[in-house]
Amino acid sequence: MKDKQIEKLIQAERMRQKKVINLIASENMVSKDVLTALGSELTNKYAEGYPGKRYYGGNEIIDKVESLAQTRALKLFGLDTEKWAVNVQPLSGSPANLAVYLALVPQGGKVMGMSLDHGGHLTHGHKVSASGKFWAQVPYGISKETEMLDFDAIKEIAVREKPAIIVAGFTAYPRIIDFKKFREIADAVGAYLMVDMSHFAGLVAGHAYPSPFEYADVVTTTTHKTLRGPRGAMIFAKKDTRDLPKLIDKAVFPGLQGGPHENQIAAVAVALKEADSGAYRKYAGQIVKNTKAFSDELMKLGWRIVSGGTDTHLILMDVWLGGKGIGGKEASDRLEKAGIIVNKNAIPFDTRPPADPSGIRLGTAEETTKGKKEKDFVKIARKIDEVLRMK
Ligand code: DSN
Repeated sequence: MKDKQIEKLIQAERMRQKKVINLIASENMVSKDVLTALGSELTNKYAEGYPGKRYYGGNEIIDKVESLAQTRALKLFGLDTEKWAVNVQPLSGSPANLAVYLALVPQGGKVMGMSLDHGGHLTHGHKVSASGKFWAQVPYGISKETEMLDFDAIKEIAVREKPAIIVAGFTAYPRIIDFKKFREIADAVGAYLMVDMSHFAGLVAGHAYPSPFEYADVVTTTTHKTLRGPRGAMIFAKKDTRDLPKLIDKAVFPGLQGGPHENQIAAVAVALKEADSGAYRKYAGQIVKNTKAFSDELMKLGWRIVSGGTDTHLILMDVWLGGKGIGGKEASDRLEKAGIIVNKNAIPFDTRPPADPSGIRLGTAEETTKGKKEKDFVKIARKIDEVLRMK
């Protein structure tokens, strides 16, 4: 590069990523091909509109790129093109979720989503996000006893509040979601069911987590977490009598965004092809095996794991232990000094503030990409234990 300052910073970040043990549950490490597509000349092109219907000329090749990404996305998740369509233009997860509400929920209407402090996402209606400013959040959560989704309570809330849309999905909930139960509740109150599979999309693609497509009207996902693509997002919409794909397309462009980032879309297409392979399915299975081994060892060492375990790529670990342990901020800082990167995270019913909560969130997707197996995660658990118990 001619710009030596930026070149040096990129190199330094590359080295940092290689050196550390990265347990951020929403991160991963992409292939060289994904980086090549992302850094290509496709970034030069404006392409407002959709394949075959663009506002600017010169989009013959861009149309092929975007159509290929769509075809690969539908194929990867085993979707019949007569029944499902996909929009690959959302710049990332938050705009993807906003586009769905813009398309399907009248302003001021109710979005029923998992509350942030029980493991949901800001864009599932939290008041500090646009999703909670233009729409009204009806929060649901988990049971205090089991620390798992409480479907009786969820149904009661839905019947009382009659939301326009129910959102199933998480950023810090380590368990399998029963999509069928969500469908039954949505049907009982006439709501759309949206599944935000951002965290577990790669596990669904790799057959290591149940697919939400049998039950959802709309499925959103980012492309850079377990799916191991570039930063980006997709919205899958069911082709039914309400013509959801058309409503979603209009909400993405011109409703919310301008020109799509076609270099990013090409990189998504590359990642989707990579995920459609036996090697990737093995990877997804290994993620879940690694997380279970990791969680079991941490529990053996005396730590409390929220919900008593995990079915996914993530663990929510109580490090505060009601005052017997240490705060989440100190835990995260100490681990970073020891070369282990995690994020501090609230645990359900947390009594401590978000800036220094009782927990940390641990994910295994990136270290599994680097080739780690169960025995390696047992070692990482022991190292975490040692660092957190240091006086
Ligand atoms: N920042 C992502 C996560 O860590 O889960 C969600 O947006």
